[in-house]
Amino acid sequence: MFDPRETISITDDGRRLFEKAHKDNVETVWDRHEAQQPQCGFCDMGLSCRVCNMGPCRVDPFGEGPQAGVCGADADIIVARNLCRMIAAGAASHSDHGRDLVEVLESVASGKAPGYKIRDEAKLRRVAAEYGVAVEDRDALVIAGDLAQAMMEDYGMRQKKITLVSRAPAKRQAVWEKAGITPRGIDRETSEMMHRTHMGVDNNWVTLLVQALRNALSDGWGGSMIATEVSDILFGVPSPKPTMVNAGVLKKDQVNIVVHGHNPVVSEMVSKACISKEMLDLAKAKGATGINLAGVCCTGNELLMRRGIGMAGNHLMTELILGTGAVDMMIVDYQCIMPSIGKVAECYHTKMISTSDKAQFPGMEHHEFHPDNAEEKAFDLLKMAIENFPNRKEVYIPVEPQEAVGGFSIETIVGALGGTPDPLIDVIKAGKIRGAVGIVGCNNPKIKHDYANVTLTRRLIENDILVVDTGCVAIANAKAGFKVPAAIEMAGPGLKEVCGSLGIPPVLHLGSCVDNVRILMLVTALANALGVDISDLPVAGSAPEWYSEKAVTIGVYCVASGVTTHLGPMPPITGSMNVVKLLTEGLEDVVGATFAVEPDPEKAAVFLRKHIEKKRKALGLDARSVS
Ligand code: BF8
Ligand code: SF4
Repeated sequence: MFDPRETISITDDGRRLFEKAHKDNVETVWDRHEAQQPQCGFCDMGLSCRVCNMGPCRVDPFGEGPQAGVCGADADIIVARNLCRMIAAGAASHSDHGRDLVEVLESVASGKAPGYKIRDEAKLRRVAAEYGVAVEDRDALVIAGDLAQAMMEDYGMRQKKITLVSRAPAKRQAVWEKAGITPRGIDRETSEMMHRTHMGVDNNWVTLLVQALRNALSDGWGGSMIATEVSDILFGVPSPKPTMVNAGVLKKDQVNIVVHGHNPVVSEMVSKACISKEMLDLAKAKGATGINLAGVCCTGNELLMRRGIGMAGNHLMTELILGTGAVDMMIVDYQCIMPSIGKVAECYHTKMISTSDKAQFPGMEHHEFHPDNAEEKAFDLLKMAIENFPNRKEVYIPVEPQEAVGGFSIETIVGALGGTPDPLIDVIKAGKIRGAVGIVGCNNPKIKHDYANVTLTRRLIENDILVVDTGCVAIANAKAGFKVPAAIEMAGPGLKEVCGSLGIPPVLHLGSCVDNVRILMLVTALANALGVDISDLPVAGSAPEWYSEKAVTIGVYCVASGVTTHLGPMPPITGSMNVVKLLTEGLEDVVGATFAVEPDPEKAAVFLRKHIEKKRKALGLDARSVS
């Protein structure tokens, strides 16, 4: 029997709002996942191809049916091509998000973006200097204009390598040079990946995958890194601040606005409008006691990191929170926004608004935001949301919110350590902290909501492994109570002592998915302080409940950067044991790291602990045996 309380989520708000959705006859992601069973076995193994119109084709995994597509592509080629196209799509998504921020930076520089400004001039000057832009005695806006131009060059084909690659440890850059995977241009690598996977171009599954590494690096050390750096320049470098999480952040007596998506450009303007006196007065005139801005997914993470706004939920909660009947408006930008949510909202009073010229959805009103009109638009939308407050019907907010602390940028972590990563190195050397794992990524209805994310985190901190997280995992772990200083009680003795003395939780919220680059910068700082490569460090990555193409790209740039990475769900590659072996074994010789796939978080925790102890031993540090 399908028992939702047992199967859909480990969270209280998830289970209760799922029941509410069913009571309201609302179809959810879990229902549609059920309806899709059994999902196509060929696709699941990566063995189907629809790259060209001689197909679609599929290769029989049992060796009885066809072993090649119409063009002659075999299982290895088809599996590799499919994976490469996932990676290209993921890189394109993050990097296009970065491009949008560069365009805002350029508009600010040329005075065409009222409402936006340079919030962190020191960071602007630091990043501009890395790009070779003159910073001495020059006005911030002039520097910003030059930096925007220099970043745009990184997107094209005029560079030998993209600029921020130079941030990586020298040993890592040498690895990339040797393997021929130093990314040259952000758009260039994605474009070349799409070219190579066209019918009749690259039909060597190895060289295809090598280009995929380069493509992913163009995201991690390019597009995503630009997205994070420019967001910090425009909206401020995050610093730790208290917040609240889960559906309980919605307030019965206030106008609730939820922002969803990834890019902070729109939501920052909305957050500004929410604190205006004019809007607060209007809300009061409509019978509300205030205006409450909350987030879901990564747009929410961006605002949580910089403004401390509450987080109503992660990916699998985005439909369910509408069932509270308390969301007066949901404003979306792009990525991970299920096309179903407009339809879900029809059952309630929620106004659904799309804002990006590149992302429209059924059942949403489209109000396009551009740098020149964003401030004005934010006020218009807020007025609409407030006007909608009296239209509420039944309101059901089933839980109390959970406290959390977010906003750990590398600048603040290193600052808290006294300006260098050395104190962190010292406690790792002393074995109080065994190592660190970045747990990142999504929810996926194939896995009980938040179960793998939270279980893995719990097991790692219990064993003195510091966890840093981003994306939907960061929200899962905040809901689970790992992000209050008192959470050190759940940590092992060494981690408890270190975090206790610093007054920080054992799980640090580093931001949204583009902010995985903060993890790259953290491991770079550690590697440089120890004089080793990233692949020598007692660190690892994990995406226990990943679903998106972006998550695949993140995993690939982590591995290519030397961070061995665990995946919960198996990617669609089992149709080619050659591809599986290259990713899980062969990459060790090329980049010093590999993937590991393990859906069970208990087993994954053992694997990651063993990995960390192995790296400690190789560094000459004390190593524990793990069983
Ligand atoms: O970029 S973690 S479900 S919201 S893809 Fe999406 Fe995955 Fe969430 Fe953020 Ni990232
Ligand atoms: Fe079939 Fe080859 Fe075309 Fe793919 S590229 S659809 S395998 S003919």
